[in-house]
Amino acid sequence: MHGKSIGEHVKSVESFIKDFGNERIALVTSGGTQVPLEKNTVRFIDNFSMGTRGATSAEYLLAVGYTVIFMHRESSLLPFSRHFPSLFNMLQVEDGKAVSSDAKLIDNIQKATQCRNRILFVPFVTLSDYIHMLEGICTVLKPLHEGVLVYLAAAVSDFYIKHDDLPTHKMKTEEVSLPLSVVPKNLQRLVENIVPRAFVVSFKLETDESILVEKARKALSRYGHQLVVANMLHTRKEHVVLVDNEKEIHIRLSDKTKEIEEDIIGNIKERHSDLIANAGQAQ
Ligand code: PAZ
Repeated sequence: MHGKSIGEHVKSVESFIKDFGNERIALVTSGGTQVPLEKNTVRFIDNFSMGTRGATSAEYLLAVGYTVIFMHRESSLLPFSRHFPSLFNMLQVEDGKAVSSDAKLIDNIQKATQCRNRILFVPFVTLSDYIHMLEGICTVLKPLHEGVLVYLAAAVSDFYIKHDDLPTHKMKTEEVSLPLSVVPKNLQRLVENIVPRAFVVSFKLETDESILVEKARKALSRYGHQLVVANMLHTRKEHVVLVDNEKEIHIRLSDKTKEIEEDIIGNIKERHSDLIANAGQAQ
């Protein structure tokens, strides 16, 4: 991993939450994972995710009062700056300073500045970084019990090549071999042992609508968490299904000037409030 090690990132989460009281905290995962094809990596397997869902959701979580740990794929989209893919073209030079009078840009810079102390950015690149970092951060969050929302929007690879099966050097075209193994599912361990009192939301992406809800239900019974947000690749910005143990709720975007994440977060915040209230009554 470039820059900080996973241990250092986890330590930064520890100091970020050090003086935490009763605030709600959301751990958001976002973006795709890279799966190396060589030990000295030249090539890798990746996926389509740019982190729009994660970055957008983080903005709405901040807006409804959460503190956010934003665990994101390096160079994927970030809250607030995501609205400006070509920032360079929006600036002019006046008196030796780069300036802009774009109202949307100003608004987003102000929002980002106001939230600065309530969001921590934690970058990852590879599948292995992702797995270890998620476990490390959840371990640090464990003592916050029901105050924690785990929101797993990242598109995590289902396949990888075991370290022992990786060629050391750049794979030669005449020796191409991809001995893929299935990534062991760690969500059950996370839910049962690491953050058993948190509200955990996983995401399920499919391209065949006929299996979407069934797959979400399977995930719920396999991992024992609270909610799956199920979505289809091509309609994910307009339609999601929130699947819990009892029912399914469809969220459809009717107003194209809005973003579906606003409704997703509104709904999840209520469910999280119920979990916190029920835990309070049980004590
Ligand atoms: O990053 P993005 O906004 O382009 O896509 C979001 C998403 C489809 C990756 C997310 O909504 C999701 O479904 N994540 C889980 C994918 C899965 O592992 O099934």
